[in-house]
Amino acid sequence: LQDEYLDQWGKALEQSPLANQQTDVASLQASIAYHMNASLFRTQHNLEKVAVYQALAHSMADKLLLDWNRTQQRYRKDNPKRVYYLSMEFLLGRALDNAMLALHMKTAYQEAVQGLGFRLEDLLEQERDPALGNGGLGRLAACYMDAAAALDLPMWGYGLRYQYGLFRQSVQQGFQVEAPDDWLMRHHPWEFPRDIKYDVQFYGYVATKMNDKGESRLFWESDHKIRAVAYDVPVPGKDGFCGNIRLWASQPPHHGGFDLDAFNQGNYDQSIASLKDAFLLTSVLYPNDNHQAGKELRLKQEYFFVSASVQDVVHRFKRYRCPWSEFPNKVAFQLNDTHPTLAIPELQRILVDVEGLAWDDAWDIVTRTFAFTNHTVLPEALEKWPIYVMEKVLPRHMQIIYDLNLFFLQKVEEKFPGDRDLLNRVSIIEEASPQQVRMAFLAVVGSHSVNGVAALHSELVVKELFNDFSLYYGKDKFINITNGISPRRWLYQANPGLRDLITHTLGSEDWVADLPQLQKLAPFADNLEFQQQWMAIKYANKVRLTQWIRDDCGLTVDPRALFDIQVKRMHEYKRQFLNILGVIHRYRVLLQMSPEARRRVPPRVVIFGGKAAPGYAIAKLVIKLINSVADVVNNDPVIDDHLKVVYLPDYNVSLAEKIVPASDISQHISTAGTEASGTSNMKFVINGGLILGTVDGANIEIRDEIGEDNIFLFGTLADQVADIRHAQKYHGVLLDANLQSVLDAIQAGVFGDASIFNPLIDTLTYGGDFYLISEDFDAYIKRQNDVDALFLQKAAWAAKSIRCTAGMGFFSSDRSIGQYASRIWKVDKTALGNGSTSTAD
Ligand code: B1N
Repeated sequence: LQDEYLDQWGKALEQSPLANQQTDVASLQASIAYHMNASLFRTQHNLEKVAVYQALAHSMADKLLLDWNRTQQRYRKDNPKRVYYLSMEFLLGRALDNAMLALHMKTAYQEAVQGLGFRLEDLLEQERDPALGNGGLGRLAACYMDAAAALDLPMWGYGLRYQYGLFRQSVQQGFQVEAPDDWLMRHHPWEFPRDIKYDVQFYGYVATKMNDKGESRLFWESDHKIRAVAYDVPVPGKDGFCGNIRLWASQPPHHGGFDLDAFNQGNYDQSIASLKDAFLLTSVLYPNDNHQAGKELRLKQEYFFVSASVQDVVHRFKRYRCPWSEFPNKVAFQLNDTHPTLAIPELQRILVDVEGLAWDDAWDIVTRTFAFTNHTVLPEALEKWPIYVMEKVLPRHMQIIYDLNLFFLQKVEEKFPGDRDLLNRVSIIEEASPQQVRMAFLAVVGSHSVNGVAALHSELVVKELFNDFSLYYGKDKFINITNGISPRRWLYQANPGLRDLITHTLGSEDWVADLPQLQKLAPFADNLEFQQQWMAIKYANKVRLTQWIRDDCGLTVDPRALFDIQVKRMHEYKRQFLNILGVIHRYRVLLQMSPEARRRVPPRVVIFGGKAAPGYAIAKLVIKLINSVADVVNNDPVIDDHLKVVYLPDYNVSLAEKIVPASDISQHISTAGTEASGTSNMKFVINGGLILGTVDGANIEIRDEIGEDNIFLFGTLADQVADIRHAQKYHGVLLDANLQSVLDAIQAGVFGDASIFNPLIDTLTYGGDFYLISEDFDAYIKRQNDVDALFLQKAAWAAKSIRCTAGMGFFSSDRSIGQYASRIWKVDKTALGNGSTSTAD
């Protein structure tokens, strides 16, 4: 378009209602009413809460769109180095409350909807959680996008727009029951569908062809194509910044995916047969956390996602007509675990086969562009793809992987001549049957930086997982960047009471963007009046949770009791089993006590929540055991209110926002060396919750920051685990005596049909107790007794709670993202310009 028309577009937009949004209450009401009619086609005679929520969300999204346009337009104009966070999962949680707070509009909207006859809190509850992730890894991606937006860092997320997110969980007869998460069935105003599309191909064959320059090149051809279409999700930042997550949905390709021959012959059934393949691809998120399912459809999802993203990034790069050698100065890709690792051979393929670069030049660009974050050392979670599958689905990528493996092994051989074992150990191809591609090794070889997510984990990554690689590359390639959480969602938004007390005490809200300022709370830790204010807020949060427990589970619990919480994905390594066995032990001890002695133990409410992967039988059995124990304990008149057990169904981000601020103590009790970091531990502590944990993951750094006295740690250390397992293997497991009586009680049928729990109990006995539950049982029980004792000393408890929050400054996702930016991506914050408001990209 000529400049004069561009200007005219700019002027027209300035005059449009979008650019002229007022934020007084009457104008907000007007925009809500407008959307009720114009976007939802409803009138005031047909108002349900959900519709009012949607109109309100539209009104808010208009404001975000303005910021989005301004921010993205500026990036487009300034062309800074950009970061692309590639992640199969973004566990975003609800958008409305977050957006209103980020844009400082919550109070105004509250008044606006009140004047229209609704309570804002009720409307917020109407929003469905987008659950495009499993657990910590997906939520971390969301916290990092939030931090990048707040810091005005030019980072985009790329991911998949699953039609169905993580399944919804209910509990029937104590068992987990899964239902599809049809989150898009309702109108969803928080995404902007774009007219941006790329075709992604699968299968086919590789042939030699001449390119435009008359050079002979390998070329991958297939008529099996699926189209990726973009949906942009705005990420509210601060001061008018707004970030972006681009999610790809799959669709049939150009001619609608019809088999045209069949179509022309009137054979309609056959003509549409291939359509469903296309829609199927992004239909559902695989519900596994820390476990590889190994399904071909998952491999196709991974490739679909990275191919569309890399094509989009290459397209954007080419717009500026820079030489290819500039690519690493303009683009940084961060791989969120190995799931997007195919982006490495995909970029190599595009540079060599399509753009005609020499192999070595292309590989130099690739390895200066990619960085890889490892999130787990659990062997069952490490992705490996059988070569026969990879060859079939992605024949050209398989060739590229063979080639770069060959060149890599040649270099290793040069450096360490004659070490055949070493070559076998570091080969990207595992010589097993069937042969497998080790995706983590491919990610290491194709990246310039590899990081773990907490200090201990990063140490294990270097010493165990990638030991040979660190000897070959040198230690500098392997670094640690400890995870962080968004203080905006996990304190400012989730805990308004505590937020206001902190702001009042520190004199301003500056602490949100500069979290180490929380340290200024420490001098108030022993101040009795402050303690009372502090604990009154905790109590109010517990009352709020109590109401949820009543509504969700029909159970009445006393908010004065000690709330002991373990919410996270159900997994053997996280040891919810240890927790419930401890509960049974407590129950038995309470039963044996005199009524007077019982009264001296603080009453407890033990709360569980978390989903088990649908195929994970043992994890599902733990859910059943928890519910069976709850049935007995909660209805035992002798126990009365001394102990209650709650299993909250369908744990998700919005439920976490209610649970986290209400904990007295939460449990993070993984077998040492198994939980890479954990992030909910950070969320609980920053909200003044104490934690009971093992010396694992980020618990260790939390201890270092808040002080040994303010955390209950126990159990085996990571470097002892191997020896104990070894001994157990040769001498059998000698069960702890208290644990043995707990198991006896289960087997005697105290909690119903004992036979169903046999497979669970077998994991401790015949199974060799791989997660060291028996080994840690006694230390765990003792630490729980310490918790009881401290809870009786109200002032001492309150002081620790305050010191917890005060010490958590380090764990802001802003700090993490700042470290990624300076140590890995080499990007700076860009200064806020005043770009025009036309649509970017
Ligand atoms: O990533 C989190 C960490 O805080 C947790 O400790 C860690 O367990 C979690 C395959 C995973 N690691 N690996 C996964 C998720 C889905 C999947 O399909 C693996 N999740 C983690 C953030 O660093």
